[in-house]
Amino acid sequence: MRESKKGAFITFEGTEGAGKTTQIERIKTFLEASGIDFITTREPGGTLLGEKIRSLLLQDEMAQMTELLLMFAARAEHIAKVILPAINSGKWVLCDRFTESSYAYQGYARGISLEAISTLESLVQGELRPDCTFWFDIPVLEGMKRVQSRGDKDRFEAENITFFEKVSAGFQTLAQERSNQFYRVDALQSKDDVTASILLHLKGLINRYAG
Ligand code: Z5A
Repeated sequence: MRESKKGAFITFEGTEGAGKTTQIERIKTFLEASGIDFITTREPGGTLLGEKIRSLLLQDEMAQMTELLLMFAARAEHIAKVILPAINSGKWVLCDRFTESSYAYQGYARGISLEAISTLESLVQGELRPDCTFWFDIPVLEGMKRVQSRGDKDRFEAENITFFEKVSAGFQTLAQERSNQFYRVDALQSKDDVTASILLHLKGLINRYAG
């Protein structure tokens, strides 16, 4: 049981174009009105060094293991400098992607062993795990359609549909394995319906962590 003075750690996961960023913006308004002290952040990134690593990850060619280790290097910095200080001071942390993306992208899609990722998860995070992961479940093609008008594609966006189907199946498996942590959101719904679905669950979290 966690101490009530600590903030909750909420993450948002899904394939591209699922609507995470859109909904995090909307949730901010609700949390402000509810008197919850919070920060929003993202991975890879969230710190000065992490954002530099993000640029490398999105643009530069690299070996798969390098990609995984850079994700966790950025995460180590993020946890030490941003996430833990916020949680320990009672703030909620809303994070756009976290380690579950490493399992889905580097593990299930690239094929790096899940055991290796699990070892890094323990090493870098200790006991830190998200209190809740909102999983934006959307057919891969629908998400891709939403973002197809964007300009130059980054290294991940340039992957093919088979890759993203593996990512999506990875999230599906993780949602089953971490069923106490994952909350599935039907991301095909309208923006307003997605927001309503998230807020319903968020109200329960507020009662649990801030009540
Ligand atoms: N990555 C990794 O491999 N391993 C890791 O450990 C981590 C990350 C942490 C970072 O990408 C990349 O890093 C990511 C995985 C990898 N690559 N991919 N793909 P990112 O954070 O820059 O990319 P993203 O998370 O995929 O962002 P995104 O494509 O923008 O998706 P989104 O944030 O979920 O969607 P959005 O920006 O809110 O919405 C996209 C569009 O859809 C926009 O025009 C909205 O207005 C529209 N939208 C949103 N919701 C709806 C609904 N409900 N209906 C209709 N239209 C909607």
